[in-house]
Amino acid sequence: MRIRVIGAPIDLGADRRGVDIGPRAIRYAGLIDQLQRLGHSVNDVGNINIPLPENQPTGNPRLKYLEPITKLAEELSGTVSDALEAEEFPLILGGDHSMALGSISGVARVHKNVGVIWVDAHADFNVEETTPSGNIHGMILAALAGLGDQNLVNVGGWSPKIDKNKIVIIGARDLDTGEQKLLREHNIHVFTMSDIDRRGISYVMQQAIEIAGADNGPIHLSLDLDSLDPREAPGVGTPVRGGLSYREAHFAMEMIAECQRMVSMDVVEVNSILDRENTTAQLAVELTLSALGKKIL
Ligand code: 5AB
Ligand code: MN
Ligand code: MN
Ligand code: MN
Repeated sequence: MRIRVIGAPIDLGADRRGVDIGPRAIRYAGLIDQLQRLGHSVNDVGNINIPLPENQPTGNPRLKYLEPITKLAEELSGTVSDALEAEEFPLILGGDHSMALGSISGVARVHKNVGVIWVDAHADFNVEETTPSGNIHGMILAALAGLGDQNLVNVGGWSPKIDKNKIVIIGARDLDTGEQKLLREHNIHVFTMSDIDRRGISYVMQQAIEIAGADNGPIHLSLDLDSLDPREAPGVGTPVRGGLSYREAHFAMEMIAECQRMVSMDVVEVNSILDRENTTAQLAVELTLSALGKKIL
C-alpha cells in the first residue's frame, strides 16, 4: 500500500503541553522505516504548521482556541482529501484529538459513507454546554456527528460528517455526565471497558467493524493512545486507569487489518513530556504496524 504520513502537531485542543511533540516522537520511534519494512511505500509529507497557543487568544473559555482549531481543521481536511485522491492512505499523527476534526472531515469529503471506530478512554462527545474543561479535543466526535458549536460542525461547509449510526466508541471509561446523556440521546454505539471485560475484545471489534463498516463501507480508525492502560501508555495528557491491555490493543488493530476496510487512520494524544523513554510513541508505532498488516506469523 502507498501511505501518506501527515503530522498534525496541534496542542490547542488540550490543556497540557507536550502533545505537539507527538509526530516527531512517533517518527523517532521508527515509524517510517518499519512501515517500509512491512512492504508499504511511504510518502512522509512532514507536519502542517501550527500556531503557538502563546500567540493565540484563548477566546471563549468554554471553547478554547476555537478559531485557530477550526482554521487548522479546514487545512488538514484538504491535505487528507488530497492524499486520498492521489490514492494514498492517510496516516495522520497528532497532536491532540482536535486534529481529527480535520482528518475525518477530509476523509468524509471523499468517502461519503465512511464510518468511524474511535478507540479512546473518553468519548470526546461533549458540546459547549456539557464540557467540564472547555477543551475542544473533548468535543470532536460530537462535532463530526453534527452536534455542538456551528463553527466546529460546519468545517468544510457541510454537516454531519459521519452518520451517527456508523460511529463506534471502544474502550470508554471516563465520561462526563452531560456527555453520557448526549451519547444516550443519540444512540451512539459505545463499547465500554466493562463491555470488553464481559464479551472480550474479539467480539467487540467484530461488532464495531460491522457497525462502522455497514454495507461493506469504508472505515476510519481514530486511535487515542489513552485508550490503553496508563501502565502501557504513560505518555498521554489525560490518563485513566483500567484501560486496554497491550494484547487487547494489538488484537484490536490486527482485526482492523484483517477486515481490509480501513481507508485512513489517526494516531493521537502521544505526549512526550509526560512519557518515559518514548515508550508511548513506540507503542503507537507498534499498534500502527499491526493495524497496517503486521502479523506474528
Ligand atoms: B481526549 C474530558 N471529557 O471533555 C473533557 O484525550 C476529557 O482526546 C477529554 O479523549 C479528553 O475535557 C479528550 C474531561
Ligand atoms: Mn480522544
Ligand atoms: Mn482520550
Ligand atoms: Mn487525552
